[in-house]
Amino acid sequence: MIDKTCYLQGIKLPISEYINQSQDWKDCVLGIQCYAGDVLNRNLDKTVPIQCVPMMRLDDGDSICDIWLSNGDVQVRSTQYDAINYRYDGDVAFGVITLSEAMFTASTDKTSFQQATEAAYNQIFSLLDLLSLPYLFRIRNYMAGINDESFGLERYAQFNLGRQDAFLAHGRDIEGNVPAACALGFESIGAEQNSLTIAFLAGRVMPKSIENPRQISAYQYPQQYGPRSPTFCRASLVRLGVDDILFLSGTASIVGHETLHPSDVVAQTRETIENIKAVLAEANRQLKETKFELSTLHYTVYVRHHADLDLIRNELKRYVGDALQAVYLQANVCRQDLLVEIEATAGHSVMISASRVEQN
Ligand code: 3EB
Repeated sequence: MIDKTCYLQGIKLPISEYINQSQDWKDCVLGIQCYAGDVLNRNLDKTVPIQCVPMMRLDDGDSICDIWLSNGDVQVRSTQYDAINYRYDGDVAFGVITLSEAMFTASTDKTSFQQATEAAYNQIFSLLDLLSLPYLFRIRNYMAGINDESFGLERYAQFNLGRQDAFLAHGRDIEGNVPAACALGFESIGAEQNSLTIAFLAGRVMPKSIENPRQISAYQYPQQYGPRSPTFCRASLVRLGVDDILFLSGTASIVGHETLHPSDVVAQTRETIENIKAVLAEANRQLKETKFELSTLHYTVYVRHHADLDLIRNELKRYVGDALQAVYLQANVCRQDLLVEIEATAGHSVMISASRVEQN
C-alpha cells in the first residue's frame, strides 16, 4: 500500500476515510492538516502532529485532511520540541506549531501578533538546527484576522515582520533560497484563542526555489504592501527518492507586484491559472523535462466569498479539464482585493482519495 521508493507521499482524504485506515498505515503518517469548520469537535489521534485549520470546506460536506506519509522504512516517532509537535523519519520532518498571541505582550516596537509569529519561526528554525535538517520545503501559515488592522498595521504585515526577523536571526536567506508557502486567514475567534498555526515540511535535500517570470519575487515586493516583504518563493521542487515533488505556493491574481482585476473573480481565477502555468513552465525548464502540467496537479483553492465557488470552479475546469482534482476552502486572502488564492502539489506520490491509496 505504501510505495517504498517514495520518501514522502501526500494524500488528501476526507476525515471519515482517514479515521478508517489501518493502524499500520497510520504508523507511517508524518503529520496531518485537517480543514474543518468544526475542527475542535473531531476526535483525532493525539500522537500524530495535526494542524487543525478552522476553515470550512465548500465543495463537500465532509472535512478534508492533507496527510503526509513516510515510506515506512524507518519508524516515525512523535516528538515535541518547545511548542512544536513533529514527526521525523530521518529524511523528512513534518511539524505543527500553534500559538496564541495572548501569550505575548506588545512592546513599543513589536505587536503581540508579530511576536507570536517571530517566536513560532524561531522555534521552527531551532528545531531544524537541532535535527540538522536544513531545508524547508513548504510552510502553510494560517492566522486569525489576516486583513484586520491593529497598532496601525495590517496583521499580515505584522506577520511578515515577525517571519523575516526570525529568518534573519537564524542566518537564513530572505531572498532566493526561501521556502514555498501560503498565508491565509480564518475568522478571528478572539485574542485568547489560538491565532496562528504553522505547519512545515522539512528535509535533508536542498529544494530548487522557483520564481515566476510574470511576477516580481515576493521577497522583492515594494514597501507599499508592508514594511517587510514576504519571505517565500513561488514553488519549491524537491527530489525525494525516485520522485520529484513540486510544492506550488499560494498563487493569486498578481502580475508584477500589483493585483489585477480587483472585483472580477472570474478574471482573477484566469490570471491565477496563467501564473500557475508560468511557474510550471519554469519548473519543467529547470528539470529539462515536461513533468508538470495543469491537469496533474492537486489543488487547494482558497475562496474569499462562498458565493464565488461555482464561478471559480467552472473557470478552473475550463483550463484544467475534467480531470481537475481540487478542494475548496473558505478563507481570507492576504490582500483585501484578492478573491481567490490557489495552491498546488504535484508528483507521482501525491494522491487525492482513499481508492487511489488502495491501488498502491
Ligand atoms: C502573493 O502572491 C499572494 O506570505 O507566505 C501567497 C503565498 C501569498 C504565500 C506568504 C502570500 C504568501 O503575494 C499571497
